[in-house]
Amino acid sequence: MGNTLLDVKKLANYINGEWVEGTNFTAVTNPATGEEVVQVPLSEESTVDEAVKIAKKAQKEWALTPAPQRAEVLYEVGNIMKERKEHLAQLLTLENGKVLEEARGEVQEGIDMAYYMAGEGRRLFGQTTNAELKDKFAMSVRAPIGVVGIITPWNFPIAIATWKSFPAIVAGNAVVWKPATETPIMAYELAKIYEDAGLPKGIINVVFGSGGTVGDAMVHHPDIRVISFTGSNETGSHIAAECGRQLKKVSLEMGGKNAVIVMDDADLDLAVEGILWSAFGTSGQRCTACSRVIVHEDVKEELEKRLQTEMEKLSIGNGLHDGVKVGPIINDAGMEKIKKYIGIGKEEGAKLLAGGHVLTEGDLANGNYFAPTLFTDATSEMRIAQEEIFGPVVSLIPVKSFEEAIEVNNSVTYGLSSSIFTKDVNRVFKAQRDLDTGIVYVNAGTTGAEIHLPFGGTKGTGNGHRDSGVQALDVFTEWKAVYVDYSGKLQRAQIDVE
Ligand code: UN1
Repeated sequence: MGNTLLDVKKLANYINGEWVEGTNFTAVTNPATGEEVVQVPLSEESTVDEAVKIAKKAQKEWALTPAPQRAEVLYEVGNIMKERKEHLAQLLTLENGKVLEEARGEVQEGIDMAYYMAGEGRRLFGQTTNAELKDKFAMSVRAPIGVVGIITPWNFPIAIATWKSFPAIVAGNAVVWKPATETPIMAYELAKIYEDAGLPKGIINVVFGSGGTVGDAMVHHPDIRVISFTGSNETGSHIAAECGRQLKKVSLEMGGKNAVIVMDDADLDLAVEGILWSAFGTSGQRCTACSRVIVHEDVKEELEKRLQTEMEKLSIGNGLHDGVKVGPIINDAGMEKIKKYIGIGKEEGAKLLAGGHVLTEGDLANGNYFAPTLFTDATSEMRIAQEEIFGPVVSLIPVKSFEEAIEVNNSVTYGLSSSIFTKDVNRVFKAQRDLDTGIVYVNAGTTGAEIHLPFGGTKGTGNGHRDSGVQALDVFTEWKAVYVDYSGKLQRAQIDVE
């Protein structure tokens, strides 16, 4: 396969609308085959400095460009993404491994985001209110912040970049972006799309490299006023601590330990479909992936049986091949982590019903493939039921009641997504109220958030901010209170009130 889909062998940073060559490189490999796809630069701190300097200058004029005009660029970005959808999806599968159908879905998520955020160019609503004093006007407006830093993960390399860069840009900011080194091609392609759409030079700048060098340089840079990060809990806490010291605004999205609850009255066929899709789609490598099934004891055996039967039918392999439903794991570190948790689950006494091993038959030996895995008789205290595994591993936890199901769901330190399968309308409304997660699904799995709703979660998942939805604008704007006194005299608030 190689990189026939790609027009370069080595990627370059994108600064001030120019492709700036790097000096040190690392290889990006296709997780499905182990073949090298492209070389990506490992940049130095000085490249971040250069990008920030350019962005700072460019942002001043961009902020003065009327928002509806800024939005025109995003409409064009959406149009170009639509034209290139198939090409982008194939490249995405090549670098990330997700199956082509899901890659197409991810590109679509970016297209949706482009048109949605372009619409914000004609809204970006502020608020007017009444002043305390006569002949005085009061309003709150959104103001751009300046240069913003975005740090994006490998598991949704284009969608998450659109969730962050589109609202930042429509709101009048300039962006310095560090994409994950595992998946730089989507960043290269998106930078080209921005350029072809007519985004002025310097508004988006891509700096490839490691978190330890490029990421840290961004976090430390005094002219980067916001950091928006999606990735691991460990990196997120490090970023939060650094930003805290500098009083820098930071938005974090850091994964989950998402559960599907299956009640005794659930449509079991539907529940099985929902579990399979959200646990094994993307090989479980989504922040929203289902990795726990909290099942009512009366339907536990039946659910186990049906899950096992359906799991046997999942076809695993290269995501570019027809009919494949489960692709590879991103890299060796990902594989090691999954293997470690299989060992932990067994030691903890959970019962392994399916999978639990690496797949090496035939062509699979060249890539990173892990068999979809099902544990049962897990308890909420076990590490496999508490910690994020980021792979195709799901643990069944039996419960006796609806109340216990809610309690078990909420017993983890994460709070991204949850789901319940039930036909009881009272349980539906109680569940949406009591499930302590940022996203709740009823009669659907835990994945599949839509871009016009807020994306993020409670507790260890984040720090109160949201990606996508209109709420994303709160990350990339400051609220400014504006008072206009047209009385012609000095009116003192709180004092000259009759
Ligand atoms: C992620 O895994 O970080 O809701 C993003 C979903 C997708 C986005 C996942 N729309 O599963």
